[in-house]
Amino acid sequence: MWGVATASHQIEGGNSNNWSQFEPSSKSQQLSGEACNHWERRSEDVELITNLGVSHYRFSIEWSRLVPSPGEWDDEAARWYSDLVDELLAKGVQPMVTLHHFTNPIWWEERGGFERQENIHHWVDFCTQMFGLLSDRVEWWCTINEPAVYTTMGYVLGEFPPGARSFKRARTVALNMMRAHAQCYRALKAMNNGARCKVGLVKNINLFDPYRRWNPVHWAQASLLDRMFNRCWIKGVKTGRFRPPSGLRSHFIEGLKGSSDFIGVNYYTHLLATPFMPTKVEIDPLIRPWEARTDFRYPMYAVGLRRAFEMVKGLDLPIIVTENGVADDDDDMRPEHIRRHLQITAEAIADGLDVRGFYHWSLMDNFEWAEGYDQRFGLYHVNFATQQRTLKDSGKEYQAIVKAHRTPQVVIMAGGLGTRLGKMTKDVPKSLIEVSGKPILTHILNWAQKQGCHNALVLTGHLGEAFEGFTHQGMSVHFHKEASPLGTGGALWNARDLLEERFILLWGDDLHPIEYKPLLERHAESDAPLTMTVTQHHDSMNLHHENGLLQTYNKDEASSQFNGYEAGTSVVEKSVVLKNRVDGVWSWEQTIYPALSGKIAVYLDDTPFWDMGTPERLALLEEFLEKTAL
Ligand code: IFM
Repeated sequence: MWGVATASHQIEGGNSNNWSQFEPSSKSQQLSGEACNHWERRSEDVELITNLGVSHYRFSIEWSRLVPSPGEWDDEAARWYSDLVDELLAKGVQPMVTLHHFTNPIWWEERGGFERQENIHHWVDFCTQMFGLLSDRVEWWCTINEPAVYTTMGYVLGEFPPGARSFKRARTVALNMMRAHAQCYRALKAMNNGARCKVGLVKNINLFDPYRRWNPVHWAQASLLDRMFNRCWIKGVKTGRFRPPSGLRSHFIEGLKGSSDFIGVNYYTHLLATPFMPTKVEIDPLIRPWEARTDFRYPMYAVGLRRAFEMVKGLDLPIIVTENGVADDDDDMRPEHIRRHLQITAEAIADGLDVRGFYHWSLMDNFEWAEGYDQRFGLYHVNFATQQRTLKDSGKEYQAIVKAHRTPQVVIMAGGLGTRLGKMTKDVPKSLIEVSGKPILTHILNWAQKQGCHNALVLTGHLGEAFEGFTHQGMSVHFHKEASPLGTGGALWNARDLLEERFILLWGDDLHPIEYKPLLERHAESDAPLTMTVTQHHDSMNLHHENGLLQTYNKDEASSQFNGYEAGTSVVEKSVVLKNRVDGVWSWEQTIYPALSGKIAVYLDDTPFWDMGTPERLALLEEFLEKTAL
């Protein structure tokens, strides 16, 4: 997942909650007020997200809007979030929802918020209502964002509402947040779509290191803070027993053990520990002499992200970087910050850590809690007087990296008719024939989506009308039609303006459930203009490959030299299409494969592919789909 993240109160504007109440007495005394006026500018902001090319967007739902007073439910607000989800999906962006991101309705805060265990069910009710409304379209759900930050800032450092400074109260809040997370997780998983959706906790990992490496007191302090801020929470999810920070004993929490399908990691920095650390955020933290301070005064420390991954690794869960970013007003540190943290993430993945995604914090400059508008974290600059958004250089950098690395577009050749399918169809494109209750095209798109693709271009030949009304949940699907049949090559040339620089070419009548990642890796390392998947297990052969390269291809005449069969999923550089500048009818396989023989990389994979050109083969595919949950 390549993503960007925001939170409701920081961008929406016009909220009335515990934070808006607290703001006049906060450190900066700045009011969130209109914030980014996102509530009024939703569609414009969805465009900003789309423009970055990201595949995922993490946002939070403002509980105080949905339940402004006890027992009330604001349908209009619910619809607003539902429409946001639809707008994102229509653009091929997958939503990730956070159910609690620091803010509470005033009525709930007045009843004691997380200080009272009997309040938890109100929040869980809200969560289940939202899940009921959105889980048919939203797969990724975060229960609570950064419970340790909420607890520490609100109840120890006094910088977040309610501005308390009490370890005792902090302990109670921490315990109840863990209970709330566990209850929420169990409630959502028991609902319709619960098994399919992924629900997880988002943990801010703040690393603590000894200020003087030779000083045992500093080591002890760092270790204590690490346990209080990080490890007790992670251990809680792992074991089901939670010892709240500064607590003397651990508590068993019903449903806590294993209560996450993924672990969200928010990572920003490390702090250097001495017994005399600043307890107020406005005092500069200690840093190493070679480190660069961010605007927030804590240092940029990218390798810490790897340490954060190692810390949560023991949970044996997929890891998602649900936030990483930097406060940097003049945007001169952010490009480097992005590069370093992505480098660390890439290395971790290469070393086998199960990191599934990276969400940059934040999409745009916004209301940074106690700091007000003074800390700018956005990829887009926001002029808060005019609400104008401008992509920063760092935003351009992220955009370029995402573009170069996200799973490419799939291009599906869907123009062929089912002429050999007998009475079933003569004028229906094969890709629209139903197998196991859905058009084969839907199965193909579902698989591509599972492999991380979010954009599909479907080349409908001259049969475009037949596809009218076809939609897909979660993929942005674009149909392209020809005036008259152009053949496979002609169709690609005809759609050249819609092709991404690199795309995955699929055949609309083949279901080929292979893993795209190793195929894309093979393509990247081969440096070939085209990488073709080849199976060596097929009843006939149509090509000869040697040393990883395609040497000969002939789909009409077999040869005893042949040792493979084109299985149907290729990675193609757009330049291949552009070089063969021929208008009219031509065949992709018969033109490009011979022209590039000796240069096409071969990726060997024997996963069966299911073509359904004849009634017999269609029946086999039906049987396969009945048996296999793709
Ligand atoms: O802005 C915050 C966000 O709300 C939670 N994580 C840290 C960010 C930057 O401080």
